[in-house]
Amino acid sequence: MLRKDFLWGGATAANQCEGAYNVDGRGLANVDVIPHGPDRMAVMCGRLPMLEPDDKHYYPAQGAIDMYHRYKEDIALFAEMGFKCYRMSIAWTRIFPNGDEEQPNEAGLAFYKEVFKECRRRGIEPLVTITHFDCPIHLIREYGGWKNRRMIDFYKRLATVLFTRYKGLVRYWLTFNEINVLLHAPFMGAGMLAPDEAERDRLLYQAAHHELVASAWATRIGHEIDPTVKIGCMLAAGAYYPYSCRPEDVRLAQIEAQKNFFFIDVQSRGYYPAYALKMLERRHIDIGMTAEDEAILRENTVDFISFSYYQTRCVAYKEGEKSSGNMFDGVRNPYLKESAWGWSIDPLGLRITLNELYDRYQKPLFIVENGLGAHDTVEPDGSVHDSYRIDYLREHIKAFKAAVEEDGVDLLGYTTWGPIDLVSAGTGEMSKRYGFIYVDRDDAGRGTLARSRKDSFYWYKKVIESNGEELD
Ligand code: BGP
Repeated sequence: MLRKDFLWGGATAANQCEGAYNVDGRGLANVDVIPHGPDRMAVMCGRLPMLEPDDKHYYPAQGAIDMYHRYKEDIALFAEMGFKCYRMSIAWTRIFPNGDEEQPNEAGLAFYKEVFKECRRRGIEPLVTITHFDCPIHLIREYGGWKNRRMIDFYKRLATVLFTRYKGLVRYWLTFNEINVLLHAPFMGAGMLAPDEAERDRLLYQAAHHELVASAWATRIGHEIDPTVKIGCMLAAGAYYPYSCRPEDVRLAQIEAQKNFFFIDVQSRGYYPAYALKMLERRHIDIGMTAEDEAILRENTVDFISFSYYQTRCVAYKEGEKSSGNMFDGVRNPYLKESAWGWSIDPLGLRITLNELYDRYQKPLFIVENGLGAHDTVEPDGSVHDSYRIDYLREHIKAFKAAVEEDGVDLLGYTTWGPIDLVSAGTGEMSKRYGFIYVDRDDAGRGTLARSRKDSFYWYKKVIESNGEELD
């Protein structure tokens, strides 16, 4: 059985649902200038510099699904499904429009306070990500994003304000969304324009170090302000499979896994693992670790480990057929089916990933993203029969239940990605839908924004009501 207080719910990110990008004093952020269309990946990765919007592109995050103005209606729908928990993120630029101000923007603080109060009124526990892929443009222009050590101070200021103002309202926090993604999409993950090839590794690991230190500081500040809060890290997870039993394939899978574990090793154990120190040494990378950094990392490890899980990845020593995925590619796994976007579907992989993480860290885990991006068809009567989504989620729930009930993994909760349709991070589309709630909006930003319940809405409500016992 899952624990009685298991946190069922859904997860969103400010930039993918709020919209209202330029109201009530909000500043411009990297996420506001990542366009839909063929240039998206180049901008996300920083290869195509984009520091302000132009009139040749459409920027879906600017309007998104307008949750900024509709959050009451949306939270009411979450409550109707019985959500125990709602994972969401803060838009940094609502709180500090430029990022380096001394004083926060009160209008931005007031907005989130109302959102948290609304959640509490409806018995929903907010789980808040301090930054989900967002960084003020001003910090990118002036300081070059996270490659600059000063970012740690700006982030500390943000964290201090949030922990102080929302004391008593928010008990679960995450420091950085999918912290490992910065290695793959530096503009989105770390507010960085693409470094020269020769400098790339150095700058990326420099930025990673700064985020890791900032995360540890936030953990310390949060615990000082309110010792009862629980602060977690967040990994884009998914086990690596060797394509064959050839030792070279197995070794490659291990190396790829370590590139991800590196972040959580530091956040959970409090020090750089030996393999990472050696890798930095080999590449002559000096990340500028200070004695204070070492102490902060050591003394402020996370309370729990959260992660997104969409798929496993398969790697081969020899180039095989590529498969797509969230941010990093692998080789196609011949044993797995794929989503319409080419992401492999692997419920057992979730059980494997849970075991891997629990064995490694022995800390409570939290699945904070999982789901199927799919095309939905609205029937003439307005209904959406999304049995494919139900099937996907059912199998993943069975898999994590097995990890808990048969393997003894300590799991705090499960928040599916995008309980309400929102803008895709990878593609900028609206048509890649994850929701239980349909939103009338298309890839070009047209539509009424009206919300409606899909079949999966009623299914998930039953799942939550029965604490995961009733899955049919
Ligand atoms: C994760 C991100 C989310 C989310 C999800 C689904 O990497 O944390 O922000 O969007 O992936 O990805 P996509 O939107 O590309 O389908």
